[in-house]
This record gives sequence, structure tokens and C-alpha cells, in this order.
Amino acid sequence: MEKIKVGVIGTGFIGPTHIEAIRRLGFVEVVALAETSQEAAEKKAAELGIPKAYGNYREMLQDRDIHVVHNCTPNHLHFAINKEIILAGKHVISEKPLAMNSEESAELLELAEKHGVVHGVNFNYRQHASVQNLHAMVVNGDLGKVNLVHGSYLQDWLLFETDFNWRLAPEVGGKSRAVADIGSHWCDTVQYVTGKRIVEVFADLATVVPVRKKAKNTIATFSAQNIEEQEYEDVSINTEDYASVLVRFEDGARGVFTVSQVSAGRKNRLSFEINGSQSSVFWNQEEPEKLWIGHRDRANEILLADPSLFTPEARSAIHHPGGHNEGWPDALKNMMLNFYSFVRDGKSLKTDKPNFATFEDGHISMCITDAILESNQQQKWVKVQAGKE
Ligand code: SOE
Repeated sequence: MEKIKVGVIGTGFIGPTHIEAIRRLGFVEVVALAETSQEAAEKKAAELGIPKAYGNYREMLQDRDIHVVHNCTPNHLHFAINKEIILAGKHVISEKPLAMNSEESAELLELAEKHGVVHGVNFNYRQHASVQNLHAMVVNGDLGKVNLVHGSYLQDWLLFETDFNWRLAPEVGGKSRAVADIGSHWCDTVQYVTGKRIVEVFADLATVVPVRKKAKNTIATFSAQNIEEQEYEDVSINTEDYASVLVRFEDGARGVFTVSQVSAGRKNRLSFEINGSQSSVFWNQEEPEKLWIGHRDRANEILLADPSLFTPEARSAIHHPGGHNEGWPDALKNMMLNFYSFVRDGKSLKTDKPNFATFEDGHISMCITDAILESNQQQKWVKVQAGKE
């Protein structure tokens, strides 16, 4: 069978991780990449072993060999480029946030549905085998009624004042930073696990580091730098690096989460606990193979990820026996596997249920972010308006 051919726009931190995940599938091939100049594109294509390099993504969108395009560009380009990908008739996987606000994400969802393309958003954390298992446990009633959902998503890559990155500038990263960047993952993951939508929020946002030293040369996300060798300029920061948000779910369940990108020692710690009427569960992305299950009337358990111990629904998300740990790259591989199997099998989002986050989830996420920003500004509860208006 002919492989599904793919083009990737943007090859900073995240683009190459998509490419690696796709390469593990076998039935999909990355044939092209696009960068901001021909020189940059050729350099990256040589590094990553990709046959075609485009200095202009619009030319890549005209390449008739390409069936699917990944949008791995900075946030402010997501909306416009996603639109062009859809209008070029290609299936699309976009990085989150889907757009800069919920009006734009609503427009994208409508356009993608109208053109009948398969659309995905890279909410990769729901693809961890343990998270899939948790989802099945909730559906099977193992926890009883879900009452409380609480947790955090903590990182430290913006702790020092010399940590600077395009995500900090509202015109490039968006008017929300930590909430849109990582709060979006937390909300998507817990909504997926519980099957409940967040419908109301009360938020407190802060900028812990209000002035940063911006290096004259560009620094990529998560990259280390030699501080002595840099020249800096002072830049005032007005996007949040911290937020705590009270949330209410559609059935009245309550929750709260904290996001921070200034928490020393926490690298990529998305964690949550769910308290049900029968038992509790806790999961932490930095130790993804461990699932804590808490009981009132017997000893608590640690369930190590293993195909023979997981629910039948979650088994397809785990590829090795217990102890052969699977983590972040494997969850991303699952995202790609589910998306590309859907495309390969000729399925349609009009009639078939996807096992990956779509533009609808991306739009819901934008609506939550908008409500959080409004709540922080007005210091009151704000309802999440998640219609397609
Ligand atoms: C930076 O905070 C970042 O790369 C996010 O943009 C990703 O979505 C997250 O998965 C890891 O951290």
C-alpha cells in the first residue's frame, strides 16, 4: 500500500518530535518540510533527512503528493496557516493553541467541517496508556461518581529572568501564556478522562517575573544557554507565568488547577487527582507508568502500566510489557497512530468517532482560555461559552 505523504510546517522544538513519531508508524512518510527561508528549510531537511525543502509553506501546500500537513509554527500563525491548509484540501494536525481566541477557533472548526478534512490538535497527554486506562476506569464506574478533580502543570524553563522565548510576547505567543500553553493540556486531559466539560471558571493569574532579559540572539524552547556569552535587553512581560483556576464541571463536580512555568525542579509535571465516590486516582506525567489508586477501606495500590493489567480499552495504547517504560514520545506516537489510522481507513469525522483530539477539542480549549482571562480580569466566576458561534 502507498504510504500517506506528509508535509510539516515549522521545525523548532515540536516539529521534529512530530516527524520522529510519524516515522515509527511505518505507513506514513514525511516527504517535505517548510521553514521561514529556503536556506533554513534546506538545512533542516538535511539534518532530519527529509527529501523536499520549501522556503515558503504556500508552495508546499500546492504539492499534490502531500495528503496531510502539520502546523508546528508559533501560536500567532496557527489560525491563518490552518485555514490555508484546509482550503488547500489537506488533512491537518495543528499544534495547540488552535488559534489566538475562540472566535478564530470557531471559524476554523466550521471551515474544517465544511471541507470534510480530518482535523486533529496535538493534545498528546490524553494518549498516554495510563491516561487511556484511567478514562476506561471512569467509564466502567471503578471510581464511582467523580466528585473532585484537582492538580497542576508545573515547569521551570522560564524561572530565571534571562529565560526568554517567543512565547512571552503576546503578539506571537498570544495574550495568555501559561494557561494557553500548558493549562490547555491539563484541561483537555482531565476533560478526556472524566468525560465532563469544564463549564465555569474563577481565575487568579500572575506574572512572577515581570521584567526579563532578552538575549539578542534567538533561544529555542527548553534550550540551555551560556549566560556569560549573551548580550541582553530588558523587556517588560505582561503575559502570565502562573495561574490558579477554580473550575466547575457540567455535572456539578468541582476542581482546581495551578499552572506555572517558574517552579524550580518541575520539568514537565502535568498531574491530577480524581476523587470519586468509591475510590481515587492520581497520575503524574513525569512518572507516566505509575497509576496510584486510593481506597477508603483497603490498602491503596500502585498499578504499573502493563498490557495484561490494563483494561481492554486501554491495551492498544501500550506497546510493551510492564517495566519497559513508555513515556512522552510514545504518547505522541499514539496520537499519530490514531490520527493516521483514521485517515488510512478512509474514516470521516462526520460519521466516525476519533480517538484523538480534533479542532472541536481545540475550540473548546480556546473557550476555556478566553473564560479564564475574562475571569482574572473581572475577578468573578465566568461561564465557558463553547458554542460554535
Ligand atoms: C512548553 O511549555 C511546552 O513545549 C508546551 O508548548 C508543550 O505543549 C508541552 O507539551 C511541553 O511544554
